[in-house]
Amino acid sequence: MGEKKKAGAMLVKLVSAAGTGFFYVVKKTKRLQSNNVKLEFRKYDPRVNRHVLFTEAKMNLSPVLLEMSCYRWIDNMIYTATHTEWHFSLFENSNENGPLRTIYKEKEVRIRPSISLHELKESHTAIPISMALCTFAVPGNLSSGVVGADAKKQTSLGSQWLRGSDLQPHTFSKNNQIRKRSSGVCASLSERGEYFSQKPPTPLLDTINYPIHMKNLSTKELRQLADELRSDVIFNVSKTGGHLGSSLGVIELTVALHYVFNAPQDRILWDVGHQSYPHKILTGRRDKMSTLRQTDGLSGFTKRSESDYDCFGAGHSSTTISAGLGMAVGRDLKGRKNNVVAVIGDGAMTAGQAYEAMNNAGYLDSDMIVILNDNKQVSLPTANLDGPIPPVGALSSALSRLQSNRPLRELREVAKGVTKHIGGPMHELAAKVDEYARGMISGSGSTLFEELGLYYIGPVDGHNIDDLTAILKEVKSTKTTGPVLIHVVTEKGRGYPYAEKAADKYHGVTKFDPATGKQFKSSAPTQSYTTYFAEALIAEAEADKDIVAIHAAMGGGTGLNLFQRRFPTRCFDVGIAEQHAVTFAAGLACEGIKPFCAIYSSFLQRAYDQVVHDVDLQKLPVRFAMDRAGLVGADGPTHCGAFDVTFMACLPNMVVMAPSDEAELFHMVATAAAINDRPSCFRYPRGNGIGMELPPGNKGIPIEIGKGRILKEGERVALLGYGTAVQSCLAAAALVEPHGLSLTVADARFCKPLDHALIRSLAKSHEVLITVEEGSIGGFGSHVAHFMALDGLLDGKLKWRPLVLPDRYIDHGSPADQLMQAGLTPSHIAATVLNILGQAREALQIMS
Ligand SMILES: Cc1ncc(C[n+]2csc(CCOP(=O)(O)OP(=O)(O)O)c2C)c(N)n1
Repeated sequence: MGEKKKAGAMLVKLVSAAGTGFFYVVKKTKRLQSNNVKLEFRKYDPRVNRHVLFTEAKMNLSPVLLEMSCYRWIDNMIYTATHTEWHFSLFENSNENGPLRTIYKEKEVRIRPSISLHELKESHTAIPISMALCTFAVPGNLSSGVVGADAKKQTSLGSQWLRGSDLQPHTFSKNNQIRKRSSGVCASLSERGEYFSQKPPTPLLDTINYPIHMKNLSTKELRQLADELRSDVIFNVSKTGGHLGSSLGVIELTVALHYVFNAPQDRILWDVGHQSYPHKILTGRRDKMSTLRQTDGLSGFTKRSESDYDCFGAGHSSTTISAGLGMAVGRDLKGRKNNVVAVIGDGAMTAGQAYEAMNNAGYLDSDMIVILNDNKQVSLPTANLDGPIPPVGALSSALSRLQSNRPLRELREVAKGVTKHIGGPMHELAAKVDEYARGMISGSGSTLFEELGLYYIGPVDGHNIDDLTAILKEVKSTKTTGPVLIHVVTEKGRGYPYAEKAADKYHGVTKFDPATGKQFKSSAPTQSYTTYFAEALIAEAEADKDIVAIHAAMGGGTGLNLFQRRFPTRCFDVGIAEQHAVTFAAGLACEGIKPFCAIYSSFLQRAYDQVVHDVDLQKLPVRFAMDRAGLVGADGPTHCGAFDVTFMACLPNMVVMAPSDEAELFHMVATAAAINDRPSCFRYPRGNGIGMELPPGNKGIPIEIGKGRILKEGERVALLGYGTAVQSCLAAAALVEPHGLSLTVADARFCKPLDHALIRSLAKSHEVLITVEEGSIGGFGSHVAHFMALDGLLDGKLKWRPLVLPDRYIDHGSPADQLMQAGLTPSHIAATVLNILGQAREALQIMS
């Protein structure tokens, strides 16, 4: 072929495998003259004081060797062997009977620590070594030729499809039956990146209601299915809103997983679950996609009670490896044989729990597959107001390094071109196994995942169904592998040009027009509490250079991207690492910095010990801004901030407060900034302010600690609200006014310390005291009751009623529906008042 002889790097590694032996991997980029080569390992023998032959293998290789990887088990090696004991040589023999020419020699072959792939032994010794040593003897342009030809073919199919020539009726059948479908394969609109406002035609997807219906599809049809699935996700989410970008990024992966594995027996876990829409569509829930995230509709995350195919519920990140490992070990204990696959994003992979789980997985060595879905988007939203932000943390740069290894990438491209032509077992075994099955990324040694004990495979193109299915099949068929991590590279928002171009990749969208990508956002007269918080903090930080802000991958969600823009060096995005965020803030506080840790109420749950042990116990002045307090609507129970008052107010040193409106929020941010001798926290809800006048220059005035206020003086009944529930109290007072009742309404402001004087006075001057809060049992009302009981205020005639969230989880739905279910609407409060005063009929009227 006229190539110049070019010597490249040779890499030889010995990898120990869980103490059962070693296998070696040889990768080289060196052109050879002949196809007869011999590998030789020599081991030092102290008895003769020299290296003696330990094992050898002869192989027949193509004359031009661009890449070779081989695996071979060397039994009986002693785990404690050191690298100095090993020599490796590669010989070439241009003439069958002629002398061997040494082409490579390596002394002191490196031995890498524990890689748990003991049963690769079985699978790979079965492969003739000459096959495992794959040769790719093609010029680089062949692969692009193949791609070009393929693309052309698909385009013509695409236009055929657009003419509607392949539109055929498709018959539905019951679950678990293979369906009849049209045999033609046609490119969908998705493939062309064109979308229209109308429902896209999805002839193939229409025949798939459960994964069983996909099993006899050809690879070409799987590609078409992926295209149709993408169009369907876009169309559905355009009608409901929801998490779009992440779902679009895993379309091919979802198809490949459900094609190769047999859910629900095989467990497929989706971390966070926000990317599970295509999974929902392929697992019997397509007809309910129009109800996504709505009252009584499908959840926006995976949910066990929704489907057998959702084997683990999610919403919070970074749980799937732990849960998957539990399932894998449980399976082993029960003597079952199913597979466990955990799909986790590179963002979710930044949380400590993922590493705890991988470390334990490496130790327990149960078979499971972790799929790292790497889309280089770690934090949310993925952009600040000035454009995209670089991913957070060392992991993302490590992953980028893995992906950007140029020589390896190029070789793989060439390999792909070849393997498309060679076909057969060579294709299956050599190409796919050798191309991907080792994480021989660079000379730098093992990957982080390998150090933790997971067998690393990748990076794999997450949008290439052929590759994905080949790799997954290979890993699936390799019995008892221990934990394997497949590094899949995807693009968030893939295939939908508007999402691809958007800085946030359409992570979360409102309803939109698929044809234009334009989202229908309602304009509100007021801003969100989140934005008010950010504005208040910016005003404080302007005045005090010690103020800094911390968030856990939620710059947009917490409003801190505004702060980041104003104070780039004083804002810290720590990745999805709430525990670290809290202790990091504690450390900052030790140094006299004034940290504001902005974390959603529900996400703070996982950092509770850090709040207790690292902050409260040491009385460190960390300020916690707890966003999304109370019911959150479409995100549902996983994101509902129900428990923060309960878990924060029981801490001895914590100041616990909640603003009743946006102006109060400004004052509480100022209050927290001023509290410098102990920790403090304040909670505020999802949603917009009520239109209160804001303090001049956004600069709040610190409130006296533990001081509530009376908003409306009345008689007989006092409503004591905590947080924005105060607004419902005021509305309830207005509702009972026509019934001749004038209620007292007070804003507690603080749950800790409580305003004892205020409570005493309300208790003594009213027949009824009702506490109202959008939080769980054990919160504000409990603190009030505890105080009143100790103070003797409950020993007389006073009637006390606590209105809290019910002692159950409230499903996703509209905020109004949720509030109704919780029994916390103004009508409910008013009805409670009337009922307790003996006016049951009026109470009923109000409720109807
Ligand atoms: C404990 C926790 N913190 C924060 C979030 C909010 N959150 C949802 S998705 C996401 C990013 C996840 O990134 P990745 O896993 O890479 O998935 P991608 O969105 O990129 O598909 C974040 C921070 C969460 N769900 N759980």
